[in-house]
Amino acid sequence: MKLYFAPDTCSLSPHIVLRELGLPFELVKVDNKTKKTTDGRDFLAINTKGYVAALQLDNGAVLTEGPAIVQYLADLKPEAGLAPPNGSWERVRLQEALNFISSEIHAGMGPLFNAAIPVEVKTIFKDKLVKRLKQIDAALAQQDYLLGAQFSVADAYLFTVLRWTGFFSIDFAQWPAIAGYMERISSRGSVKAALEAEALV
Ligand SMILES: N[C@@H](CCC(=O)N[C@@H](CS)C(=O)NCC(=O)O)C(=O)O
Repeated sequence: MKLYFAPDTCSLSPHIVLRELGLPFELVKVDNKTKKTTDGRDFLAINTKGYVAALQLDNGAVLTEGPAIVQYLADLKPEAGLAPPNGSWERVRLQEALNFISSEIHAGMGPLFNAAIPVEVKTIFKDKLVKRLKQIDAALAQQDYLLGAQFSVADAYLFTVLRWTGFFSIDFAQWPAIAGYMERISSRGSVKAALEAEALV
């Protein structure tokens, strides 16, 4: 398998999951500006959407969309327990969490990165994000991980997007449960290895 990634973007989530699972994979870096891979290929020919993450299977098929990729990976090694079994109530809870992260946090932060959006408009998006962070903090005050007592693919994704809040001067000191969660996830071997491989440490 090949994981097409760009450092410190949402592709860090499947990257962590690949390392958690101990699956063999190759990392291929993408320049999101030029849409070229570091080995000189046209990334748009691999993923017409032009964004990371993209997972290329050994049969050539390309899977995109982070929440789908991490679930596909977790199901390759169900015994690792990174996703509850398909068809179970707990799996639906995982999908609920992945969708929340994707639409409320990941997409919610998009406008904050956009230089063309005026500061007053950004404030509206930032306020909404802060509301969501408070909700996450309240949930994590009750349990160590997003789904309960065990790390899941939702935590790889949440950790990945929460890292970006630093770009917008959002300090987790005001949300101790999130601060503790970030430390807990950062201390995992898979996470350390993924950050190092992406040259983020
Ligand atoms: N819906 C996609 C969004 C992926 C996405 O936003 N990727 C960003 C990095 S976090 C990217 O590569 N942006 C470059 C671009 O859109 O040109 C997913 O959840 O996987």
